[in-house]
Amino acid sequence: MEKTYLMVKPDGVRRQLVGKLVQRFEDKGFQLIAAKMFRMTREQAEYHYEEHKDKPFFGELVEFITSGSVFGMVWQGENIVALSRAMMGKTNPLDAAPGTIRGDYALNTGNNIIHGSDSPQSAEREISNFFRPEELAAGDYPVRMPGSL
Ligand code: DAT
Ligand code: MG
Repeated sequence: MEKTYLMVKPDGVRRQLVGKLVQRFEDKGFQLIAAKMFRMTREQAEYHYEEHKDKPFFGELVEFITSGSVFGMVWQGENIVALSRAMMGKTNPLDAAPGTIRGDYALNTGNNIIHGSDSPQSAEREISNFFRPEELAAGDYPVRMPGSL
């Protein structure tokens, strides 16, 4: 089953949005298989955002993501990488459609509430940065998908 790494960023945690965001992904029919509240180390942050290391905003990005607690989650479900990205909305909240997470809750690109892996390969890499394999639940609780009740 396809997995992804979703994370409520420090701005979302400070705004007490964790519950609402978890609810959206449960409502969609995805399955939560690991979650924790933690403070990211600088090393984890630099690895997580490695693809952006040469961008002018990299320093600011690492500062922001290590500025407070994050809520990291592993989710699984059919086409979850693409579908969760669609639910998050575009990176810049100015482009994010109403109804998406960033469209509904975010005002600017720096503080855009949520992270989600952009491919199954990124997901695997990101999950291993924050979770040990034994921290992932088996995903063995019966999920009733919409349409199969
Ligand atoms: P996404 O988070 O949608 O995958 P990304 O991987 O391109 O977007 O960028 C990672 C984060 O970096 C993004 O959520 C916010 C920040 N960021 C991206 N582009 C930026 C920019 N031009 N200025 C400031 N921050 C930026
Ligand atoms: Mg990205």
